[in-house]
Amino acid sequence: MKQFLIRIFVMLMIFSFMTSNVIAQEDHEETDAVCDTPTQFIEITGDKDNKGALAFDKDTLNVDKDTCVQITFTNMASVIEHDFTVDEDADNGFHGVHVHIANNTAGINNTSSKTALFKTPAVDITYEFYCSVQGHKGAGMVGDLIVGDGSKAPGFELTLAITAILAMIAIPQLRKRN
Ligand SMILES: [Cu+2]
Repeated sequence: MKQFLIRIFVMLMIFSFMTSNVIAQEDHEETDAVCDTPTQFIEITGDKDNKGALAFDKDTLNVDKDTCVQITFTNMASVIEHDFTVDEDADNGFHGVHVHIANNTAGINNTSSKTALFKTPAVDITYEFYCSVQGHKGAGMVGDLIVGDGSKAPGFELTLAITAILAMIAIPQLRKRN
């Protein structure tokens, strides 16, 4: 009997823990107010067709450097919460972006959008944007936020230049042989 009661207690504990995690977050956006006059506007949608797809409608977003950008994030899903998240990059003075649309306000066959402003860093860089709802990033809700030329590998242009020089030397040599 005692063991039975312990089992019931443990099951209740697990159940209350699970339900506490299931409660949806309210719509919110967390971006430090680092700019207030947007000059660039981008839009992205989560679960575009409201079919439960864990996907954004875009794989890449392009923004200029050192610019105030307004992002409009739309969650078409009637029952699934989504967000648009870019992590902070303190090294380049970028504060990150987080726009969350809870499922409970989307409504069936309705849409729900939210905008946020953010200042892009002053460097060419590529950040990952993703949905931070558990499991969504792993399922494919991820993409590239390309700032400026987005240069990921600083050595790329140098490699290209060296290859071009080598080709200019090598091609005439090969021609002589023929
Ligand atoms: Cu999501």
